[in-house]
Amino acid sequence: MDARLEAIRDTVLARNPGEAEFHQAVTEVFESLGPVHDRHPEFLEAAILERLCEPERQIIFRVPWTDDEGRVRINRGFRVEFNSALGPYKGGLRFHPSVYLGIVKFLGFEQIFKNALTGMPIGGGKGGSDFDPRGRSDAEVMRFCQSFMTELYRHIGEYTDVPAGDIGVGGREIGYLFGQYKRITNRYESGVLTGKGISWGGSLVRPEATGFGTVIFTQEMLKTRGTSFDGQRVVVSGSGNVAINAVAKAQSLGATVVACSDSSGYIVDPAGIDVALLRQVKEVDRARLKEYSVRRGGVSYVEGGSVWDVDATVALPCATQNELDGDAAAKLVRNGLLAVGEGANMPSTRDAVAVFQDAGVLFGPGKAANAGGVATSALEMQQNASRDSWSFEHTEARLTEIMVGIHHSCAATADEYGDPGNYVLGANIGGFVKVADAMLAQGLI
Ligand code: NDP
Ligand code: 2IT
Repeated sequence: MDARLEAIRDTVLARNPGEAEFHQAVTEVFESLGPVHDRHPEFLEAAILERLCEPERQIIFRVPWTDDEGRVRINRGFRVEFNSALGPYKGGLRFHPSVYLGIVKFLGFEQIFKNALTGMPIGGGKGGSDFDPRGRSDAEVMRFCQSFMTELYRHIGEYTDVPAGDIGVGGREIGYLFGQYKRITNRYESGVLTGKGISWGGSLVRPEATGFGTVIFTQEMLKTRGTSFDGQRVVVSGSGNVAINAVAKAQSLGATVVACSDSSGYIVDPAGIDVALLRQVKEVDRARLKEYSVRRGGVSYVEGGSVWDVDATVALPCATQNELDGDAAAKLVRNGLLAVGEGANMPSTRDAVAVFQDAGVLFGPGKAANAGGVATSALEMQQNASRDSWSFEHTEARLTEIMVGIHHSCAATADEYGDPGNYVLGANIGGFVKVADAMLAQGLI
């Protein structure tokens, strides 16, 4: 790392103790930014990096609720409003027991650059709670969401901060959150949340957008090697919103997706995953992935273990951070891997990224490859602002255009900085320069 940047990075780490994932995300971005500061000393003079690493506002709050037995439960809620240089804070809410400030800050930090890459007018933020929705009834989830919004509502708004979904937050949760916002404020402010239901302000394609976008980005990478998804053997991790839609899109382009996972284990379906059955099991029945193997013949279920043991030509990690380490990466490379598209945020450890890049594997980092979700959220905001709703075809065409554009700009930036094919460099520099220019223009705030 450039020595000037390393000193700033060390200060950031010391100022934010115990936040390992935030440290990791900051370090990875800083490793790319040396050459930009050679060209733009004004960014150093204006302390752009120091300001970028200090969120504009951080909100931490108590979320009390009662479970179905009438017992009082207390969780912690977060919203980190990281950077508003390009637009209102924008980013998802994550409900998972592992959530703490370091997770929310890593996600919020990544979101700044991701959102800049989309070319849409959105700043970066993230939030969530250590609430565990697993095994909770709809009524419990509703009471939790209502309590969460009873504090959050005063910090968000169409022009201020626009949350959406992430792990553990999907259409059901966004519905309860929106209802409570509307009730408290007496405003039908559609643009305050994205990922809404289609009949009440949501956008077609938003549910599919992250997984579809990841595959579209990966397809663009494959094209640079004269190939495509057609005939590829694909492994996807996770079996949630992003994973399911990545499976669907990859198979629609002619790939065979032979495996996917949840936090308990993975399935191997050599004939290619039956997407309709997977949706039924995960989205309708809210069952564990193991159930898929019970209902479909010819499928093996492996309890525990790593889905990355399954050989693939394309890997799409779509579960969570640091789910793919250096050893798993080395195994995938030995097994003939051609490309990785990160549907999740920071799923590959820094060791894994190094293994992929050293082996010449096409590697699309999350902040570029999974930007289709938030980009389509911005399209939802556009539709809300104009009180309009677009067709599936039109919205999907816009998503495709945005993903192809992100691929192009990452590739062009990597070329410009003398490291062709390095999408990590391209994404980090491309996103950073847009935000840094806007921060310079807006003065010391
Ligand atoms: P979901 O809650 O729909 O699904 C999450 C999936 O990942 C589940 O299969 C879950 O398994 C698995 N998972 C979660 N935590 C772990 C863990 N600690 N270890 C192993 N598996 C785990 O979330 P999404 O699909 O929305 O999100 C997946 C990833 O994509 C996240 O990294 C998210 O930040 C990222 N992302 C999401 C976007 C969106 O629009 N939703 C946009 C851009 C990125 P289990 O059920 O067993 O917990
Ligand atoms: O990580 C992400 O980009 C998301 N969870 C989606 C955020 C959004 O505002 O749609």
